[in-house]
Amino acid sequence: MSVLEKIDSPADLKNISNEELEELASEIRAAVLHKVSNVGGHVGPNLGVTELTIALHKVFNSPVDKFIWDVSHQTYPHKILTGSKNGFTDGHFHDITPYTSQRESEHDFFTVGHTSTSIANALGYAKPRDLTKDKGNIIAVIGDGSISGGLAMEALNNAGDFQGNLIILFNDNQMSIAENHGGLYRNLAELRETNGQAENNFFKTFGLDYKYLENGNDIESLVNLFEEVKDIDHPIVLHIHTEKGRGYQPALENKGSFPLAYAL
Ligand SMILES: Cc1ncc(C[n+]2csc(CCOP(=O)(O)OP(=O)(O)O)c2C)c(N)n1
Repeated sequence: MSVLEKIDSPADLKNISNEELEELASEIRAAVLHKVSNVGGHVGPNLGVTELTIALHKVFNSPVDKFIWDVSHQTYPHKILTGSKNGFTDGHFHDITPYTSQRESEHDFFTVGHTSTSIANALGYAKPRDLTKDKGNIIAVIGDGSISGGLAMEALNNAGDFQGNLIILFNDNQMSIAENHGGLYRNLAELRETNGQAENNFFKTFGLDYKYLENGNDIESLVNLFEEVKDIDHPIVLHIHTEKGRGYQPALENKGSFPLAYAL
């Protein structure tokens, strides 16, 4: 029996050993590649967040803890772990949409394809949670290509004033659809080069707490980081360095050509 066969919802991940989680990452990548090579879809972004998604679902308790994905074209691993894995098998590819969808899953909170929305949307869940004294971590997942959008800037500004739990998972794979351009990206490079220690830190200028993880494709490091910040009482940015296209050589060699694959 494969590890994936044992997982119908995130709760099933709780009893899976670390070794099996590595195996699960390979199985998820195989499922993503199987689907996109048959009917097209997003490739590199999904391969890059496979470990990150497994670790999120291992540590947090979705849907009480809420993952708010930016763009949401990087949610195939999330969909596989949250009840839609059948949509990656022959004959069922079109049973599901390629983005998050509240109609498809209780683990999804928005139907979204626009970039730069997730931090604002996450604040829209975090504020009423606190007003109604409800529980749960709110986690925005946003990429480096999307962080420079105006809406993301506005939301970072608001987050800097927010008093409660908010985790901004900044997935830095050093690529937008194509390469990134603009002054912000010099500071992000400086942060990567100094293991997050550079004095000049874009996120801290908003008053946000900050942690850096260099190997964002290592499940154990991700699990440890998420356990450290689970139930945190203030906003924090987790700057996580991942590899777009991880595990599939053509996507690694041609990052710009593999945001999408087209149906054969
Ligand atoms: C408002 C808006 N502008 C542009 C796009 C086109 N677009 C789709 S994804 C993306 C950026 C993707 O980069 P990143 O956020 O780093 O995610 P990755 O694909 O690298 O995981 C862009 C600009 C969009 N979807 N919405």
